[in-house]
Amino acid sequence: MVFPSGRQAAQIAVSSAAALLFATYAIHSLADTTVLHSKAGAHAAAASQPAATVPQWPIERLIVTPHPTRGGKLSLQLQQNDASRLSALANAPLTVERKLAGGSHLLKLAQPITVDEARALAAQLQQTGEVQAVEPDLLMQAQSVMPNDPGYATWPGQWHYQPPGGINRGGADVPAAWELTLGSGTVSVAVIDTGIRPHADLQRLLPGYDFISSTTISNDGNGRDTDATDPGDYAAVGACGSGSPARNSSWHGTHVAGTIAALMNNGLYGTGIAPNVRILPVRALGRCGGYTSDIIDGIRWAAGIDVPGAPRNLNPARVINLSLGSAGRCSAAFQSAVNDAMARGAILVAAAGNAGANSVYQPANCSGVIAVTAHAIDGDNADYANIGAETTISAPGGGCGTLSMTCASGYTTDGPLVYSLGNTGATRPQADNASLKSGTSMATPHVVGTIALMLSVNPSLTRAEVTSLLRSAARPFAPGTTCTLPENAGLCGAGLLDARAALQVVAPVVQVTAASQVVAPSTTVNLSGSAEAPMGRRIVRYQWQAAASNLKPVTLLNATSANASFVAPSTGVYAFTLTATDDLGASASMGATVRVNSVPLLQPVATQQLAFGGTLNVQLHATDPDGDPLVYHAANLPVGASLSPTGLLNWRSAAPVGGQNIVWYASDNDGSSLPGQFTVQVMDVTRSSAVAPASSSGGSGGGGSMAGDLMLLAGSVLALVRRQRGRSR
Ligand SMILES: [Ca+2]
Ligand SMILES: [Ca+2]
Ligand SMILES: [Ca+2]
Ligand SMILES: [Ca+2]
Repeated sequence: MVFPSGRQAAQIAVSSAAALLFATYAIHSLADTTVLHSKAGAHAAAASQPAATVPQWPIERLIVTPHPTRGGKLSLQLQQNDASRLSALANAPLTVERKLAGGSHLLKLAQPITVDEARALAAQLQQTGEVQAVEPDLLMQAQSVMPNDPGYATWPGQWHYQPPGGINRGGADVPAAWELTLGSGTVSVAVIDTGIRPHADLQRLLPGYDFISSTTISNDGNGRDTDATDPGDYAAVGACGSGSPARNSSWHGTHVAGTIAALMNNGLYGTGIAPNVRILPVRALGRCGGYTSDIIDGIRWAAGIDVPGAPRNLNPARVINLSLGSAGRCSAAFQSAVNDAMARGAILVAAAGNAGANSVYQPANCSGVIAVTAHAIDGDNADYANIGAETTISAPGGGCGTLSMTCASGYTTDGPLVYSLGNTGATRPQADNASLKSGTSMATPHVVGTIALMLSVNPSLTRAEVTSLLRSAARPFAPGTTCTLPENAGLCGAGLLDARAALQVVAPVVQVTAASQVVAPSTTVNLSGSAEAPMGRRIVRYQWQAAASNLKPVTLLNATSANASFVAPSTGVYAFTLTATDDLGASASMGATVRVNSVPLLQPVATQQLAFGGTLNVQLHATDPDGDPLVYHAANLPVGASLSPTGLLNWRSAAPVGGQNIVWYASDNDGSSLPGQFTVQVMDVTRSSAVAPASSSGGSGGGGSMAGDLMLLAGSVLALVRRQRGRSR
């Protein structure tokens, strides 16, 4: 690589003892460390967020699947005359909008109706036996994970997690991965670094260890101990070798750990990539850096290998973050420790280094280690980032692109940095904060967090499989950036980290056909789903499982197939999960809920009589077997009459003289009762003669009079639906 002048200035001074290893952050990452907001401010921002509301969209279409085997009824290729027939059956005008792939048709309603009404209409058409399936064309919402953490979204926020788009070509594409997993609490991720600050946004910590032997470096007053808390790594001028500059404390380990596992949706700071995994803090870097001897003990201990003098690590790490390094080939001591840790199943991920050089630092260049270079927001390799043949992948590290000079175009001094956790203390620790840093140190935990998500979905993945999947899921470097220059071929790794794609090749994708159903008691309920295995693999197992929290146990038939069934109990909401597992042992799940609902029952109402011009008050009564709240409504009311939602029918100044049929319903959450009807007789008191009453019947339905039908013609589509539904039973 050819560097513009001054680019190498990003390298930290490493003039002192070669045995010292330095955290690989660019000098400007320290200078750019910025206090973003206090904890109190973060709380206030979260508390002021309004609650989300979900609008109910009207239903304009039905998806209808003709019955393939019942000859003589609707044709497979649904024609307009079939639509007319369905219209007649539904008592609602339906027109064919278009044919859908898979044999279904989209039928348009003459006017929009509510979801409940559409479900009632669908049920009515289903009952005719003319169609195989019919359902409302519901408006689905993207079930994307949108963390409420204030530092996440406010531009530039955690741009380094976002999907690529616009000027952000470098984001790690994490949110879609969160739809599959936020990480498993059983995955232990070691951060071998400066230790960790207790931080409100970093809670899932495992018992760690402080491996720093030298009291000069440790800055905590002693040698090795069981407290991996970071006391600060500040240094005075000359403290780290002749002429070394003064340094403030970096809180480097806290920043790295925050990228992996800062808490999500707690209204504080940002979020980690794998917020539900656990961090194993291993302290090996302090003032001036850290010795190889301490770091390799930390690597072995993190992997579960006993280290003399330290308690056994009961939570061996599956992934080890090494945001540290120094120039030179991988030493024998490092390779030996790496080999031992890999033999225990650990996956080691290390920073390539910040010298802006064509050589990968150790331990990133050790055999078997995933070596991470860094890119800026525009996807160009960062000016400070090392590249070389050992590089595995590139991840967002912030700062300036080498060729693109992101910082020169649109940013006054620098491209946006990586947002994570920190501390306000310049030397000794003070208060929690968020901070911005750049470096291959910041890129590395993006890869580690992604691997933690992959292992959460499939704990049996090996290091070789993880490496291969990460590489195959990487996005290609954009043309015109550093890594597509011919002279850099093979030096930047497989491409840009893409967590979404990495998780997609790890986990099967499970679909449940009806994620929420409403059924009647004692009916056979079908739970059906399907799953697609990642490329080259196959689904070997399906499992339907009822939630332990269900009101009562149900017996699932064919629970180990994609399509199970059970008989609905009398009432309640029942949750189920379909889990599909592929031949690599990766599994994914999707839930379904079934609500058992009984329709409301109406109490018959006797014929009512009143004088012309008089006032009628009738309280209608209905009960719901499962106790749902009821709303009363009527399909036809005489002019001047009203029916309250609680069932009080009021008619003042009743007119004209004669018999009026009133058709009424009670609705619970999921549908309406069968129609009830009664007659109101308005008497002409001056003539003292009554018109003969029309038929009067209650909750079990029954035929309506001609007068009732005429009134229904003037009613809404809904009224037609309800009317017809009552008749068809
Ligand atoms: Ca100590
Ligand atoms: Ca300590
Ligand atoms: Ca948070
Ligand atoms: Ca009910």
